[in-house]
Amino acid sequence: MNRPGAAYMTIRNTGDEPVTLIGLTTPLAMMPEIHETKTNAEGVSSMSPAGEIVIAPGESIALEPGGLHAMLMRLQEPMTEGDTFPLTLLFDDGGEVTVEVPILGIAARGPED
Ligand SMILES: [Cu+2]
Repeated sequence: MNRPGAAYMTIRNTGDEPVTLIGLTTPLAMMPEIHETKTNAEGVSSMSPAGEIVIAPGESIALEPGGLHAMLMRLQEPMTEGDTFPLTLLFDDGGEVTVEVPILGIAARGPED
């Protein structure tokens, strides 16, 4: 099971303060990371770790194909399209939010990295 999975969701900050997303954890994968896919002027896509993501109060960020996504590396079990799995979002203030994420596809859409 060396193929990474990708997960997509929208994360909304419903609080009054900015929040900073610093990482992910899930029982499904040993190395979940937030990645960002970028397409250069030649139309070649690549992706890299997105680092910390600040979400302003009332704003949301979309993890979606072609942009930010949760890259699930070193899967512990197969991902089955249509299933869901728990994904915990880690914030810099120590806060955690666990969401159930639907599995939409098993392969990254960009080049493997
Ligand atoms: Cu990725």
